[in-house]
Amino acid sequence: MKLCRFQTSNGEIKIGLASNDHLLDLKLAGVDQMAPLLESDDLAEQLAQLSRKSLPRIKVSEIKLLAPVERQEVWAAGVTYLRSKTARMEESDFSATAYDRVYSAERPELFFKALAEKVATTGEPIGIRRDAKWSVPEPELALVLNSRGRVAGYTIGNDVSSRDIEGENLLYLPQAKVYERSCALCPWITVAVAEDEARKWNISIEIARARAAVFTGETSAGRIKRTFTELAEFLFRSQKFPHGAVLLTGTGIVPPDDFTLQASDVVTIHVDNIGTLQNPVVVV
Ligand code: DO4
Ligand code: MG
Repeated sequence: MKLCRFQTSNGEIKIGLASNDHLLDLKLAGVDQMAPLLESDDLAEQLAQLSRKSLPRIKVSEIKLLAPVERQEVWAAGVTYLRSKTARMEESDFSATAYDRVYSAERPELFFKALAEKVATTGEPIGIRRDAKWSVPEPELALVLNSRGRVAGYTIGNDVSSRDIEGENLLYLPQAKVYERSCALCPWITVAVAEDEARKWNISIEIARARAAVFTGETSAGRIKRTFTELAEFLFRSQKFPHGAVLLTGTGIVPPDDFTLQASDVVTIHVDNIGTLQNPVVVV
């Protein structure tokens, strides 16, 4: 079951439930926000009931899909795959020990990524910094957490990053990670899936330049070292998210060290059972 936020031609923002190749417009059923729905302990049953109602059916081609966040902050976990740890240690002598340690430490690396209003969704540009020389996409499974820190659903995130800035000094991490258009989320949230099932999903990426693939890669969410509940529990320690939060779970796909994103590249990320997040690249 998949939920989304969408905008109609008259500018109204609504919540949709995917039904075959259509959307059910949940407004007439009294659902006009995503976050309260995600609070339900029995979301699957609630959505099954909604799908049996006679609600307006809308063609996806007739609406604009929006980023699946209202007031949720977006956070990200780092160095959760062995591939990510190795890549970071190679990128920086200076910070190698920190990456090595955090991979096996009890406490994960968690960092703030974006406010809801700054998140790009599919079709919208993602940014590479004009003062960076080495920029990469980071395709990540994203946990959609409700206000109690429960995993209510999953979406796809792109934690676009400047590896040269991050590698120069760990204290530059916020500048390498948090800037204009550095965060994209897929419009679809897949709900009512247990962690064991979600860990079987493949994550793949293609980066195209002048319509030809210049990098492809894939991994499985099952390679994430930590459990989703563990990551969520650390995020919610001594911290409240009354509107819920989205937590990117880290990247397991790293392009070769001589690769950097360029303006007009197109990054396409696919995750099984969620969908596709595709964004052109602009310099910001
Ligand atoms: O500190 C580096 C961040 C690592 C990261 O974003 C990732 O592993 O996905
Ligand atoms: Mg990342």
